[in-house]
Amino acid sequence: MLDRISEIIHRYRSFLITAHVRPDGDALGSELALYHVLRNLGKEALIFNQDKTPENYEFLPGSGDIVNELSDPGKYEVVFVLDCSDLERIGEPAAIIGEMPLIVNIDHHISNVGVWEVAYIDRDASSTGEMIYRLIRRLGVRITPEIANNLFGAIMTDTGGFRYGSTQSETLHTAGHLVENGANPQWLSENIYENNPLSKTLLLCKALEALSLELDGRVASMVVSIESLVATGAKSEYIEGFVDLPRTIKGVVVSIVYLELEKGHYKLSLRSKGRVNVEQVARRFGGGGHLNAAACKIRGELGDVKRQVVEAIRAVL
Ligand SMILES: [Mn+2]
Repeated sequence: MLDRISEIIHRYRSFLITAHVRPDGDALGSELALYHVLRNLGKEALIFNQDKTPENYEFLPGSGDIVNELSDPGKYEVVFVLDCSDLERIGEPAAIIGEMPLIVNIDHHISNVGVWEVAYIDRDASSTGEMIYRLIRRLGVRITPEIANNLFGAIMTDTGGFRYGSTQSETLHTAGHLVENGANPQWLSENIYENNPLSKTLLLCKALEALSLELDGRVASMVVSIESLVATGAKSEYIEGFVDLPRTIKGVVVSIVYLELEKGHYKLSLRSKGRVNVEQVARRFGGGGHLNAAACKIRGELGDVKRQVVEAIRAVL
């Protein structure tokens, strides 16, 4: 599949690159690395995301070129859909992008069932960034510091700083090679993790007030209400990383953040330790993700939603 995608890159001239709604470090770093590769090959390329780049990723090289309005999709011969298990993950523009002549998917989600024209899917890969790295190696193009930093950022964030089970020997070799080519781990982690607005920490305090434990302390959850978002002035994107906190408690194997989207509608982020499969839990509610990291949305009254989720977790423990 890497040969086929390399061939597509060489044959065509203009490329659109996109990824999922609420883009994270892996989506953005992968898009930007591919963008730089295509531009360095003399191709025309544009990154389009439905949602704005979160502030803590705005420093990534090339980030200022990302657009959130798609004016002329007909201009592009090929579209790369990155870090998405299905087309709907792009958001509303999925309908327009679905009409484009050639769609190439590169992704690592377990829930990806591979209904694509051209798809490079590796459910065991740590990140889409690691897969883009393999593509770049196959293309044989130079890894510039811009590319190296974007890919390192993608891999670092999707592996929780090289800690999750998806971190393989290959992941670390890749990271090492990226550093040799100009990636700066300290610069990346300070900008991504240690550059938060104060309101994020204030929001975290409020979310932790609602910390609760279930199933004999094996499940820990916290709630981010609209009220606490308003009270602290924080944006809902600031909850990235919150879910890692309850998981640090001894004995906890599943941690959850319930983000209130509107009254009676919650977005859940789930994380687990070891072989506990939270993707299966998220899938029961129409979501998806990975073995140790998944997400879904549920409608209902909070107490009710929590009871349903705890039951679904009990079934996978
Ligand atoms: Mn990813």
